[in-house]
Amino acid sequence: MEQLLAQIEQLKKEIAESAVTDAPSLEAFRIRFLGTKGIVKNLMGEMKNVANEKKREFGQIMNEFKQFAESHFEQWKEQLEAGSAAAGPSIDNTLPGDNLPLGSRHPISLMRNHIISIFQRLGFAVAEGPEIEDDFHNFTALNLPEHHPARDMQDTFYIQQNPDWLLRTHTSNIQIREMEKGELPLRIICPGRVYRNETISARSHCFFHQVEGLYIDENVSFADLKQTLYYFVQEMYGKDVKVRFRPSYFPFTEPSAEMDISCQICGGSGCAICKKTGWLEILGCGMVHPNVLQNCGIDPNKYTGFAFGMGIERPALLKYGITDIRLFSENDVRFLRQFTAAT
Ligand code: 2U9
Repeated sequence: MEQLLAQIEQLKKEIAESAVTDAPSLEAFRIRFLGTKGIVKNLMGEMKNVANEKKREFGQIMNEFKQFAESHFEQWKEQLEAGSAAAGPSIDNTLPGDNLPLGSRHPISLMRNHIISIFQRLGFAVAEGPEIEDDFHNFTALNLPEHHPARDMQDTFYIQQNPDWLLRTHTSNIQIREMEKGELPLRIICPGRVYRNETISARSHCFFHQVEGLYIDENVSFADLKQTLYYFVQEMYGKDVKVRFRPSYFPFTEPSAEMDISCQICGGSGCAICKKTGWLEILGCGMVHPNVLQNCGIDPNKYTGFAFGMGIERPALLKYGITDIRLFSENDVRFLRQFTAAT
């Protein structure tokens, strides 16, 4: 009996000093002390070896010990349940995740990024500028003085008159602003939205998007222009593409040209898209006019440069087989959803 009491005291001490902080330890405690083959049951079994006059006392001590073990078990169980409730419901990591609605790039952005990436490989840096511009940076600096007839072709929207603030008609204002900084050589590609005061139809809109380019350094020649643009169209349309340059006129370049590529629809044999000519006009270009260099404080006797400009809408229409330019700006998700590329 004395030995049994000492053992029970020792076990009570062990229980009082233990800390059960997780479900597996709690279950281990239950099995060890309160299970069908546990310590409490075993000690109860010792009753038969206890002297008759001591049985009553031993029974009381065993009941106390059993309650002691059970109350600790209940207390730890409650603590664990409260802890897991505070941590929120348990998570099933094997369930499939929620579908997040992902957007896609706008076709104009896809086309713009593609064009930019090709010129970046040739060392052109991207430059940007304001859409609301003054008369000098949009017209005068580009050799388009007031009353010049070429201004009629680029009628725009005026925010304010005298002094004039207007929506830019091309991204050339960016090049003017970059040239004014006076850091040469300059090799930039200038994407952006531009505006024209035109009637809206399936083929034209009062705003569209351009990418223009400019390269100024000593000894830049028309041969550099041709080779750069030839590289561009080969990267864009494939190595088999043919090009031709037709003489043209722009006030800001001299000489000026327009570049055609062999029709990508019929391969050059003539179809409705190329109006049976076999050629598609894709960009305008030329050597920067000496007046433009001078207007930006660059010495035209020391530096020369070439420039080019292209619209983004037209090649995007062609690439994706779209027939109405207005779809680009309606923001109808049924249209936009069809362009899934991520770049
Ligand atoms: C500076 C000097 C020269 C940019 C150029 C064109 C020719 C051209 C049109 C293509 C289709 C505009 O979008 S479009 O309607 N652009 O034909 N653009 S040369 O010349 C510059 C630009 C900046 C300082």
